[in-house]
Amino acid sequence: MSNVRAFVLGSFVLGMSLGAWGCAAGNGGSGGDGGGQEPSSSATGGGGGNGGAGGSGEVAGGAGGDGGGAGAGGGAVCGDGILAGSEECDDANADPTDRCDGCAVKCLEGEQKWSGNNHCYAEFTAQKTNFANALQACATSGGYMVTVTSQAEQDFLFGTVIDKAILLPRWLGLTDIDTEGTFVWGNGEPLAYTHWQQNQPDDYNASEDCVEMYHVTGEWNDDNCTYEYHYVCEYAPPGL
Ligand SMILES: [Ca+2]
Ligand SMILES: [Ca+2]
Ligand SMILES: [Ca+2]
Ligand SMILES: [Ca+2]
Repeated sequence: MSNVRAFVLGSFVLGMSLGAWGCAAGNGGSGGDGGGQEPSSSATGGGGGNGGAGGSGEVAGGAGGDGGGAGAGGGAVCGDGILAGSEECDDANADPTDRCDGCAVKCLEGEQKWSGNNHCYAEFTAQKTNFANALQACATSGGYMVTVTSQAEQDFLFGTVIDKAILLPRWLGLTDIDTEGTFVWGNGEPLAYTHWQQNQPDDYNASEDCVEMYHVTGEWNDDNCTYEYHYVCEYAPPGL
C-alpha cells in the first residue's frame, strides 16, 4: 500500500513540474527572410532582411540585425540572422556566451557538441536526483532533458557523453506518466527511435513511468520516477 501511495505522490510532484517542461523546449523565432538572395559569386549583396527577433525564454532575445549590406561573395553573411553557407549558427550575434558566437557553435565548459545536430550535451553527476528534479534542473539551465531520436545520437550519448565509470543510470527526457504505455519526449520530439533493453518497458509493479539509460549497456528501461539517478541535459544553441 505504501508503494502505491508513494507512486501517487511522486506522480503528483512530477505533474507539477511537467508544467515547466513546455517552457524548456521553446525555440526562438526564426530569422526574417533575406531581402535579396545574393548570387553565389556576386560582390554586391542584396539589402538583407531583418534578423529574427529570436531567442529562447532563457536568453535575451536578440534584436534583429540590420540586415546584410553589401555582402561579400559566397552568400553567407555572419550576423544577419540567416543560416547560410558554412555557418553552424547565426543568431545575429546577439550574445557571444549563448553557445553561438561568430556563427560557430561553442558549447560551454563541461558540455560536448554533437556534429549530428550541433547541440551541446552535459551530464550532471555531482548528486543523485529524481526525475522531476532533473527535469527542472535542465529547464532552469536553459535546456531540456536529453532526447535520443536516432541510433547516431544514442551512440554519441553513450559513447562520448556518459562517463561509464560513474555507476548509476542516467535519466532520459522520456516518460509515459500522462498515458500509461505511451512514451513521449519532454520537448515534443516524436518517438522516432527507441533502444529498450529486452522485456522493457515493463511498468514493473505498475510504478515505472520514467526512462533511464543503463550506464553499462546504454539500453533503456522504464523505472520509478522517484528513484535518484544522474541525468543529461541537451542544449540547442540559438540560430541553428
Ligand atoms: Ca548568416
Ligand atoms: Ca536530442
Ligand atoms: Ca509506465
Ligand atoms: Ca522497467
